[in-house]
Amino acid sequence: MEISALTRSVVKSNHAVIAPDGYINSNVPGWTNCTVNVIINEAMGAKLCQTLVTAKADCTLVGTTKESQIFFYIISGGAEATVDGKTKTLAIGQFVYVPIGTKYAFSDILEGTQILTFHKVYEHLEGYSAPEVLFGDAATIPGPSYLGDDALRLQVLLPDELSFDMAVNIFTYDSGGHLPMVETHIMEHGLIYLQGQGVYMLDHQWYPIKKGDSIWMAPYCQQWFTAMGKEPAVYIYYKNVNRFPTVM
Ligand code: UGY
Ligand code: MN
Repeated sequence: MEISALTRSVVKSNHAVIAPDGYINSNVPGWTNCTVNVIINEAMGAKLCQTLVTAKADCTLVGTTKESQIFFYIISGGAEATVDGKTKTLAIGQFVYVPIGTKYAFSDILEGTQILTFHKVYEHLEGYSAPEVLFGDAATIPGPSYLGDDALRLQVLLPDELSFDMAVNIFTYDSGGHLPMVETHIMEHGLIYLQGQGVYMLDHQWYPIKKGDSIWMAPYCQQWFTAMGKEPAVYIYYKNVNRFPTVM
């Protein structure tokens, strides 16, 4: 018998593991006929927001970004996206980056479609304009080996340019592959597993993780992962980048 008092989810001051079993839906103005799970946001202590939208029949997502840019990624299903007057049909693995102050509308969303969003308040950089709308497809983005280890592949979905203050990457680990060291860094992460399973170490605590789980890592939350099981483990993650590290 399953015991409903058990979960793998944890929420700590410098990290969280959110498994789908604890989801409670939110209503987001402009996002209709869907369930929205706000997985990470500032109420946790984070400086990003990560949501998962699951479409019902006749779902539409309509809005205008303000100070926050939004990255939309199709995890499953498909939709039509119109951003700043440009329309594209998005299938699994395709995405659109919506800059600040920009109108967006998703329509013709197949029932059951899952859309991941990452939101970040944009930090202007003197001498650079804010990025423009960007449509992309993970399937066309190369995945070179990470730090010389062929068991790890890293795809960088957004341009490596100073105008961007956020990165979104897809990290693929063959079974048995692992991060080459315990990372200790200022950048924050939000992520969701697209495939597979493994064990994550966060702040010296060990968590079994699988497809559908999300993780928040605050700055300096120590992190390490190894993949296990019969297929590669894959997660898509957010990282803040390219800005001056201190107000001092
Ligand atoms: O980009 C990163 O910091 C990445 N290697 N971190 C991670 O996957 N936890
Ligand atoms: Mn990291």
